[in-house]
This record gives sequence, C-alpha cells and structure tokens, in this order.
Amino acid sequence: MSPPAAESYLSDGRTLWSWLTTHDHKRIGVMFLVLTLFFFFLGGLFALALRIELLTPGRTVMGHLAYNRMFTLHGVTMVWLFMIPAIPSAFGNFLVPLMIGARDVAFPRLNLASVYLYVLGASVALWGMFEGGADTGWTFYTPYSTTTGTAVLPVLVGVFIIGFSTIVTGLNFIATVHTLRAPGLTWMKLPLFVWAIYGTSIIQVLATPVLGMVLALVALERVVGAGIFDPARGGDPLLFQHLFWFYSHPAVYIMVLPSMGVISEAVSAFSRKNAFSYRMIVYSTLGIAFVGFFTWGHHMFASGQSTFGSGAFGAMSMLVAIFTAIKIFSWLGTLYRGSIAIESPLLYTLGFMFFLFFGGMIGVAYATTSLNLHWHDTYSVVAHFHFIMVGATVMAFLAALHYWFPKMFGRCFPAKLANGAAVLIIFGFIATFVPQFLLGNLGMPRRYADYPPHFQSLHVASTAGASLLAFGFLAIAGYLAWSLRHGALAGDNPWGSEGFEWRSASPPPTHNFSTPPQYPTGPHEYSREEVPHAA
Ligand code: HEM
Ligand SMILES: [Cu+2]
Repeated sequence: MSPPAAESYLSDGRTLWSWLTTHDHKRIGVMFLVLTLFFFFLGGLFALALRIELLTPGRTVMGHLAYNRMFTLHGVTMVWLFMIPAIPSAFGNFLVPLMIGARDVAFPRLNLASVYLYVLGASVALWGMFEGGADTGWTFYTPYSTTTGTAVLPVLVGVFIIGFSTIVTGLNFIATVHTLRAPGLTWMKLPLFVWAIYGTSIIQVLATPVLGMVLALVALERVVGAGIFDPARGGDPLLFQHLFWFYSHPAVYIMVLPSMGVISEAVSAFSRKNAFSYRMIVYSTLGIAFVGFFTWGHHMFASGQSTFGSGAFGAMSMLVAIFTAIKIFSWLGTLYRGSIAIESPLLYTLGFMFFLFFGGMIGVAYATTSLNLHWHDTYSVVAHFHFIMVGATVMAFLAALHYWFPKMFGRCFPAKLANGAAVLIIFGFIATFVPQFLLGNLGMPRRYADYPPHFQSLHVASTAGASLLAFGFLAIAGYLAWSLRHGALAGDNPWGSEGFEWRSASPPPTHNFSTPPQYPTGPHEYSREEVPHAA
C-alpha cells in the first residue's frame, strides 16, 4: 500500500533528514537557493568592509595585508560560491523539469551529490580563507599565487571541488533536456529559460575541466615546485593566464546566460506577449556559448601577446556584444506595445537591461586594445564587471527570486514593499558603481587599500551607494522571510503567466504533475490579457 500523496513537495516529509537525503530536484533547488543566498550575504559583508576601508585615504579600519585578504575573501565568495551556482543550480534545478513536463532530472542521485560537493568545496575554501587567509584575489595569478606564504592551497582545492559540482549539474541538465522532454515538446517549443540553462550547461561541462586542470597545476607548483609557471624553473607565467581565462571568460557567460533566460521569461510574462523573435534568442544563446570560448585573450592585452592576437581576440569579443544586442532588441521588441504590468520582477528586468547595455558597451571599449591600455587594471575594470555581474546578474537573480517565489513557496509577498526595494536597489547600484568608472578613468588602480586624497569624494559616493544596497537587500530578506509564513496564498498561477512551469500547482506536488501536461502550443503564447496582481 502506498502512502497518501503529500500536498506539495514542501510537506512531503518535514524532517531535516528528509531534506538531506532528498532526490527531488525542487528540494535540491531550494537547498542551493538557501546556500547561495547565505554566501551572497557573507560576500556582501566582506564588500562592505572593503568599502568602509576605502571611505578615507590611509588606514581606516584595516591594514594593507588585511585588505588584500578581504578582497580575496570577497571575490572568491562572490564568484565561486555565489555567482556561478546561483541561477543554474538553484532556479535551474527547480524549474527545468517543471518547464519540460518531467518528473525529475535525469540523474537525481547525482543531483544530490552536487549539493554535497558544493558544500564540501565551499567549506574547504572558506576554511582556508579564514585559516591562513589567501591574498591572491579570486584569479590566483601566478607567480604570486605560487610564492605567497598564505593559505592558497585549501582555497584552490575548495574551488576545484566546487568545479565538480558545476560539471555534474551541467551534465544533468544536458541529459535531462535531451531525454526527458514531455511528448510533443519539441526543441523549438522549449521555454527560453530552458534554452539558456542548456547553453550554460555546455559551457559548464566543456570549460570547467580546464579550470580544474590549471588549479591542479598551481597546486603542484606550490607543493613540489613543478616549474610549469615559474620562469626560474623554465616555466611560463603567461601560460597560467591563458589557461585561467580560457575557463574564466566562458565562465562569465555561466553567470550571465542564465540571467538572460530569466529575463526572457519575465519580459514575456509582464508584457503579455510572445517573445519577439524566439529563434533569434535561441541562436544568440548558442552563439554566445560558442564564441565565448574564443575571447579569453582580451584579458591579456597588457601582458604581452602578438598584435595580431590582440586584434583577433578584440574582434571575437565584439561578436559577443552583437549577440547580446540581438537579445536586447528582442526584449525591447517584446515590451513594445505590450500590456505592461509594473511588478517587482519587471523592475529588476528593466534594471538588468540597463546595466547589461552599459556594462556591455564599456566592454566593447575595453576590447579595443588601445583604449584597454588606459583602463587596464584600474577601477574602471572593477566597475565594468560589477556592472555586468552585480548590476545585471544580481538583478536577474532578484527578478527570478520574485517571479518564482510564489511558485516555489505558494505564497505572495507585499508588492508595494517589493517595488520600493527594487527602486532602492537600482539606485544603490548606480551610486556604487558609476563613481568607480570615473575613479578608474582618473587613474585609481584596482586592489589598493590606499589612495591620494583627491580621489576621496568619489570613494565616499561609492560607499554611500553600497550602504543603500545593503539596506535594500536587508529589506528584501525581511519581507520574503515574513511572506514564507504570512504571505497571502498564491494560487497556482498568480501572475497569469503562460510559462509551462505554472501548469503544475504552486507549490508543486512531489512528482510535479497530477495529470501529464499537454503542449499544443509554443511557450510564452499570450493573447495579451491584463496581468493579475499577485499580492
Ligand atoms: C556579458 C557579460 C560579461 C561579464 C560577466 C564580464 C565580466 C568581466 C570580468 C569579471 C572582468 C574582470 C576580470 C578580472 O578580474 O580581471 C572583465 C574584464 C573585461 N571584459 Fe568583461 N564581462 C562581460 C562582457 C564583456 C563584453 C561583451 C566585452 C567585450 C565586448 C568584455 C570585455 C572585457 C575586457 C576587454 C576586459 C579586460 C579589461 C582589463 O582588464 O583591461 N566584457 N569582464
Ligand atoms: Cu573576458
């Protein structure tokens, strides 16, 4: 006799043990969400510490050594523990099977293993960072990373382990999309978020092993003096940069492609229109995933490479901008004359488009070798990648969190508060990062704890912006936590979305669907009714 079916995946076993041993992709997604949010919070605290140190010239709250360790803590936490897993592992896990009408991912046990690998890797890396405090920055550049006396080794090992979690997740999604689509759900009917996760998974599977290899080589160099990167032993430090960026440039698309998928969903849902040019979005997703592998040299214009090489890498980089522009035009085309609902996910979506556009345009300028030499290693690079990684990716993460919160937990959140927080966050981002472009252009180098007094006003502006951001994030954490228990019941489809994931209950039952869903039409097919208010 089988036990009675639980109401939802949340009520199917309430013990901690039932969570720790679950094979349900939705619970695994929620676990990743909680874990990545925790590291986002931690990385945010480290960022505030950096901004406080930079409030005044000279020593403010910490010395130079502590500063170096602090920006390493911040970078390692944000990039490896938050950005890379956040959207694919949390929302991808929760949504991909729901969106393709499957009961679970292809390898549920492996999926659970990816949580444990992630926790293990994160613990080892954090332990190293607190124990000896690595001071290399998140990029582990040689020769410094092979000679410094700080605890680089555990951090490398931690990131190496997290790499396996990433690879396993990517493999799982590829297998899932290939084999578990519901009958009738052809490739050209896949929701755009699924396409984005699919493109991301390809990068994860192909690029992450290169990262593992280069980390292992640095470890070898530190432990037995292998002489691969050390010129004194006949090695080549530039080789490190080639290998590192061969992974890390595609990795920036591990951070941004899933965001683009979120945005494609949100734009359709909140303008009640079918995606303008679905196929162009799909092809540009695959285009970015492909071209992203041939652009790494734009990180090395200033470290010595042939003029031809620099020109070729510059041109390839600009191709990415073209694919991105295609997406931006398609989103704008979707919004144009739609029945637009100003809800928090849409506010974050607009923020995302703004930051992606400006961050990307500045990326094009950097990919121009001559301009790059002026800005390289200055604060303006810091501003560029924060515009895209924080401005755009975190915006998309927040859009996803607000859009799918009712799906995941069956509750709504206070809409007015959420809209207020979104506006605060967007202004906070602008105030934090625009001054950094100006600082960099004036010559403020990155990764310095100190600066001449005439830079102070811009630093103060940036720190003030960061405080606004912190305040906004606390507000979001507050009302979402409150809504988990006290929010109004959402009903199955509170936004009236046509997205396939809304065809199951909110929160979904353990095996996702009580009756197998049908797919007579493509995704995002709206006849433009008004969007009901979710809260
Ligand atoms: C779309 C998402 C993007 C993300 C997430 C991203 C991220 C980053 C990151 C993290 C860095 C700094 C790496 C470091 O720590 O040294 C960086 C630098 C750079 N980015 Fe981007 N980027 C994006 C788009 C672009 C585009 C579209 C271009 C060119 C068209 C571009 C060109 C560059 C260049 C040339 C640098 C090196 C600047 C220097 O160090 O002199 N980026 N980017
Ligand atoms: Cu790059």
